[in-house]
Amino acid sequence: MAAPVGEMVWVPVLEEGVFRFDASEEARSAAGPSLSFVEPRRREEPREGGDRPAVVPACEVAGNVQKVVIKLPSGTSFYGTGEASGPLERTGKRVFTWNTDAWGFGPGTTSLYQSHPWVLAVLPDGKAFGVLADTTRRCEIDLRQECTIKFSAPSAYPIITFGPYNSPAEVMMSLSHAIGTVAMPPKWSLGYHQCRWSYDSSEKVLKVVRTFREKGIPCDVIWMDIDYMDGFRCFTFDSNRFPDPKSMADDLHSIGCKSIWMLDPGIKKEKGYFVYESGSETDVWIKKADDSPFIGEVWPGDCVFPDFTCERTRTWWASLVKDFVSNGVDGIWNDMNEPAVFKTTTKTMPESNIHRGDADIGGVQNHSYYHNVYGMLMARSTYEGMAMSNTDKRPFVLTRAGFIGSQRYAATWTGDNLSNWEHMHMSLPMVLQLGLSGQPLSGPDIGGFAGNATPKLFGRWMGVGALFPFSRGHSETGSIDHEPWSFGEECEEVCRLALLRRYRLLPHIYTLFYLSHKKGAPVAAPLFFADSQDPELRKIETSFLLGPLLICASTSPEKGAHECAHKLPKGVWSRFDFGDSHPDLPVMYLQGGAILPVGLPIKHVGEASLEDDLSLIVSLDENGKAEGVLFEDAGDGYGFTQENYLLTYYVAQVHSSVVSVKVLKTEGSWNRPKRNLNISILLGGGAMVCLLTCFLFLT
Ligand code: NBV
Repeated sequence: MAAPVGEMVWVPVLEEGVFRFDASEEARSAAGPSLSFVEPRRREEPREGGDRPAVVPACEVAGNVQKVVIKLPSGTSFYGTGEASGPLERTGKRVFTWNTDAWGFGPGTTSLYQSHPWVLAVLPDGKAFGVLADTTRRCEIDLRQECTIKFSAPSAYPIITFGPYNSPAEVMMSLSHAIGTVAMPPKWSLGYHQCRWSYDSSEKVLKVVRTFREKGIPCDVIWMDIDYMDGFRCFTFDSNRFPDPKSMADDLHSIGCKSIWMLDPGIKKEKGYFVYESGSETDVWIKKADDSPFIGEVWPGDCVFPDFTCERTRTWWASLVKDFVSNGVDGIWNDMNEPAVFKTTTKTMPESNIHRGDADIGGVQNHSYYHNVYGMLMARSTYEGMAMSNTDKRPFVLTRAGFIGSQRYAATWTGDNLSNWEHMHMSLPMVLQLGLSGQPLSGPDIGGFAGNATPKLFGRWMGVGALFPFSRGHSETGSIDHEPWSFGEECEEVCRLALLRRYRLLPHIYTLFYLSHKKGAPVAAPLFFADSQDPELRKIETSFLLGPLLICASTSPEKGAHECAHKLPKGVWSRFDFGDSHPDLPVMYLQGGAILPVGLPIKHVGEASLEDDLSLIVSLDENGKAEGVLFEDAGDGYGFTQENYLLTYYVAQVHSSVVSVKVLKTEGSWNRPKRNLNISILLGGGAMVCLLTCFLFLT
């Protein structure tokens, strides 16, 4: 029997402008605990406040299914819906949140590896509004009808609305007060990462990294895919091909390179294998309805799967991770954690499997309840193990599966894409969409995972990929080599230029991550963030903003970025480059009113020193003013939470044809390093003046 469509009951929660809606008072008590909220109790506690919701969703309960409808004014544009392929603007699209191993996905695939039951709506007047359907279950997000958001999922679940606020950035910041912000990444993880399925011996790994160094192409990290393991057994190393991982890691560290190693959830069911034995003793496996451990096939053959919904299991896994890290491991890659299971039509385990979840996250439930959070809980446990192994280092975890809130534990990538122009194009809206869903640290497999890139495609993808928040090249086993030098000299030079550009921009990118970690704004944002009132910006997906830095790419094989007409938001936008302009690199503009901090073209993060020359690129606004910010700290560890950092706000101003640049204010206890400071003033039309004599008042 369907209950009549009615307005949902509401309470104010969290902060001004945020409301929780439920189908009824009974539905409110029946809803499971939040797994998205960083502090789940804050979803349960009504706050004081006289504000009332501007939009009240309507709801209908039909059998076990709760359907929610939110109508917004004509001219509203939709974003979010998490990791989604297809266009940036989501009107006309439908997504089903159901974490899926989606090898070779296309623009119409409706379920990818992660679940974000979340929609960001930009209203006709440029204000913005966010809606979270706070359910872990499979949820249909239907945006096929213009200006209408529909959610549909089994059992009672709350809807949380954010705003309307004045801008989309404010909605994202408010969302972060609910779901948390990105964990502060170690600075090295913002360098370039080179991956391959698989660099399958220590010699090969070292050879690849040495080639980067010999060729002067920047790189900070090399990745070990599944073949480093002994017969795909997690927490083991193949004794022939990786006989001494610690000494390989030492060799890598000596040339400034970190290593990241894969850990999958499928644990080989094999007597005598220490992980299987200790897991069985600790009783950590997901069970079938008949109470026996579920067995599914993955890489090692028959496998059991840790039940990460129990703290007992997470602690067991974390201590394995802690021991594993002592082999010189710098970061961990969680793959296949949807979880993916071979030889099944559903690509995953039966929904009837049983998780013995802790009471505070929902208690004992079948797999359909926890499926979408399995990957996030695995990443959490991996993160906790890394944190235990060294309290002076920031853990780095990359997870394929995730849920809204998983940025607290892990970065992500957009999964098994294809080496073609359509996927290269799609990688831009996918990264932006993840940012608009609370996950700022993401990137695609640059060059494409499956199939063979061409020199043109590879170079072009590297050109833009070097400017994504997470920048990693990766490719499937059996494909041709996909290193920056694998496609001939011309492409190699494009890759070198692209990556040197990223490394020059690292002071700025690192500052953006600090601000994102503190405040919750995306690192890479769509162009409409510069002016959410301009409807013409709302569908643009080949340009994006890194703060005030505008990146305009071309995803068309025939045209370089410099040949495309790029729509600019209103105001002053000054074009510039580092003397590195190339048809395969994006065109860059700096917003009038901004100061961009730029470092040296180093080859890995460890090469930089605080005393290195720093450049400030200044783009004055119509009133001859500009401001910028730079965050500096040790690049790793938690000193920055104890004031051990320097946050500098610079301002520039023209007075009778003289530009003065000064420090407006600073935060943190660090002293200003003694270093050369170069100031460049952008004059428009691509011209730049490097000022040797300018007035500096740097306190
Ligand atoms: O571990 C092998 C691959 C990995 O390279 C890729 O990045 C993951 O998305 N993995 C999937 C399993 C095999 C997929 C065909």
